[in-house]
Amino acid sequence: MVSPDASSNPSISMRNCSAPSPSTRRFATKEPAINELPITRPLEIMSQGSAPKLRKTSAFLEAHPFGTVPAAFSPDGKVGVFESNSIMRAVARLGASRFPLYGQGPYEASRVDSFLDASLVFARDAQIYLLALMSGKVSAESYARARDGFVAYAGGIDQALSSERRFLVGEDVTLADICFVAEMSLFCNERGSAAALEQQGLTPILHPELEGEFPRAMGHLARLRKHPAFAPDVDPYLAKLGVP
Ligand SMILES: N[C@@H](CCC(=O)N[C@@H](CS)C(=O)NCC(=O)O)C(=O)O
Repeated sequence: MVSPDASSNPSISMRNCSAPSPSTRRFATKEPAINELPITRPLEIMSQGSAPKLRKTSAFLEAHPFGTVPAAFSPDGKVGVFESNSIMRAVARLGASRFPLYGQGPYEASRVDSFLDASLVFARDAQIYLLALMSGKVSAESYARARDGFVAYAGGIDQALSSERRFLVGEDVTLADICFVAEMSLFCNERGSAAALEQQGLTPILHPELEGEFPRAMGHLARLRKHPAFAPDVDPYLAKLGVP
């Protein structure tokens, strides 16, 4: 799918731990950009007593050496693309003739990469924190790392938007905006754990004063959730989480 003739055969198949970024899909799936193509048994269900257990096959690990999901494949199943940001890049490259999601030219594309890399730094700590919240107990260290990561990320986004920019890179939506919305929306799952946090003497990282602390970053999320490219998926997702 990242081969030179990708545009003549723009497809990629996906396996996920959760739904792929809904916004990426909206930009790139009208043509056969992402199919649910069957890959030859990437995962097998093993029965261990009463609890079924997933086993990653050697074919899966050959394509995906880190064994993580989401996992994307070229149509023939031979090329594995891992890391959700890289999967987004593949989608953008495959659909480049339809919409320049990767920006205009090498400098904008590199600036998009800069935002994706910065997002991943935050995403790593955010994932550990959110999974800990789901398990009902978060360590002081995970909380502090997620809080500091959020402040650094939101601060950078706020700064990037300081000249009243409408989008993070260039004059229209790019992967940088999609990644920002996806990361922030995912982090809003913290809302469901406010009581548990308080029980541990911790205040939620997402608190009402953030709009004053990072007005442009929070405003960007509020605006993009209503943008026609995001609204059908992101707005109901955030509404379900109780984000006003
Ligand atoms: N930074 C990676 C994170 C991938 C990741 O940690 N995925 C988890 C599930 S959401 C995983 O594959 N864990 C190992 C497993 O499920 O076996 C990405 O964005 O793709």
